[in-house]
Amino acid sequence: MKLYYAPETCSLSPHIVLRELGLPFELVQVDNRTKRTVDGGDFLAINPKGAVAALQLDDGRVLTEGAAIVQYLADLKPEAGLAPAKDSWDRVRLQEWLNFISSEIHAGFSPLFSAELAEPAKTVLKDRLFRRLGTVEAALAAEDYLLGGRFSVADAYLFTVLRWARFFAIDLQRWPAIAGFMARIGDRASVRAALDIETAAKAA
Ligand SMILES: N[C@@H](CCC(=O)N[C@@H](CS)C(=O)NCC(=O)O)C(=O)O
Repeated sequence: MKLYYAPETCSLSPHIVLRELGLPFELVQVDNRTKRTVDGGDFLAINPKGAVAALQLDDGRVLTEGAAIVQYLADLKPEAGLAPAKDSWDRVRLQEWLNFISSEIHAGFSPLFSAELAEPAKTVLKDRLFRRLGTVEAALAAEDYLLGGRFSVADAYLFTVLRWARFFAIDLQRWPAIAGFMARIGDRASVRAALDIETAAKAA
């Protein structure tokens, strides 16, 4: 399998999941501005949407959309317990979180990266995002992980998008349970390994 990724982006989530599962994979770095891979390939030929993450299977099929990719990966090794069993109620809960992270938090941060958007608009968007973080804070005040007592792919995705807070001077200490969650997830071996590799790739 090949994971097309770019450092500091949402592709960190499937990168973490691949390491949690101990599956063999190759990382292919993408320059999101030029849409070329580091070895000069055309990323748009892999994913015409032009966005990471993209997962290419050994038979050539390509899967995009982070929430779909992490579920696909978790189901390759169900015994690792990164996603509840298919068709279970807990699986629907996982999908509920993945969708919330994608549409409310990931998509809540995305416009803040825009240089064209005026500051007052960003303030409105941040207020909305903070309300969503209130929902997450309430969940994590009750349990260590989004699905309760066990790490899942939703935690990898949440950790990934919340790391962007530092780009916008959003201090996560304002939400103590979220701050504790970030420390807990950031301490996992898979996360430290993924971040070390992505940091080195960014600096190169
Ligand atoms: N809906 C996609 C969004 C992916 C996405 O936003 N990717 C960003 C990085 S976090 C990207 O590659 N953006 C480059 C672009 O849109 O040109 C998903 O959830 O996977």
